[in-house]
Amino acid sequence: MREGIAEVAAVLRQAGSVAVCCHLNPDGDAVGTALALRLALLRLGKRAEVFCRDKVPALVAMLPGADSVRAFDSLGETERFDLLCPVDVSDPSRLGEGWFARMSAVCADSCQVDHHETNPRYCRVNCVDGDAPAAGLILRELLGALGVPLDRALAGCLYAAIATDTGNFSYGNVTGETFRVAAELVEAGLPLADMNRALFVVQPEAQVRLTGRAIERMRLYHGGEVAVMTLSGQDFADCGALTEHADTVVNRGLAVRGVRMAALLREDGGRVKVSLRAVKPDTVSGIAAAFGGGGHAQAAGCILDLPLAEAAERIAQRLCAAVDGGDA
Ligand SMILES: [Mn+2]
Repeated sequence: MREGIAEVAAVLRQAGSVAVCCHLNPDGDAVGTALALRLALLRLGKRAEVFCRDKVPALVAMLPGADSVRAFDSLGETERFDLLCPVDVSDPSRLGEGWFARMSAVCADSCQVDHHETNPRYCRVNCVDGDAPAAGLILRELLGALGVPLDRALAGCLYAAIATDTGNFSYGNVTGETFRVAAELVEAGLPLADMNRALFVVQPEAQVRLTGRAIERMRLYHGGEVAVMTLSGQDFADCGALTEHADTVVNRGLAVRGVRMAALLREDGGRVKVSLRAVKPDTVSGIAAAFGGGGHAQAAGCILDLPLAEAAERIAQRLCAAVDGGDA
């Protein structure tokens, strides 16, 4: 059993009410894991609410309970919980400015489930496994410890979590456990083909057009080993796209043969959000950290307070240097 599973299960079992929290701009793993935990807690007869600063993305809006996710600012004056439980939240700041402190003040205790190695173990009870390809995989083990059997609804949530964070079971972090859990989910009634079409095929028109923009703007550096794409606020407006529509666009950079590292820079509220990807054995987490960000070895991100073109130059230089001589 993973370190911390039994301890997290124990505090969850004791709690009568739990505030499950997702990171801002939540992805499939965050929402799927949070909703699976919510279902499990409801099944155990507890009060469970999922909170997130931002809206659930359309990608996972079909999951059971997605419409019950609350904004933090819906928190009532006198609302209290026995337990705060962030899932897939690498750092308290990832809940959104000030929200970890605010939620901690209304929750008697705290525990978390996460899979980012950089996680500073900010809760009282922590289950953090940096080797787990998705928080959803840790949650599946936690359900076992809680004695909650899988069913179709739980399987859908966990599949969305695991399949999205593993690039549909394609990344190097996928293990035998990943497939064993996937097999359990299929056996529990998961509608596999429908889920895969919803998660990996269908996109809003705006997202398809935004991807086209980014590809058009792609510049290659360092003899074609580094790809940098930019999306301006105008690009988003032209395509009618939202920030979440750019989430997987960075991977298009790695689609170019010969590219070892890719970056997508997008204007977002006066700042530039940078997504970085690398092909193993290259890493980008050190570059993200050098700019005050973080993430995984081959998938990381940071935010720059620079004009878009200048930010792109800085990132391109850094990636070229990394291709020459290693990360950071
Ligand atoms: Mn995750």
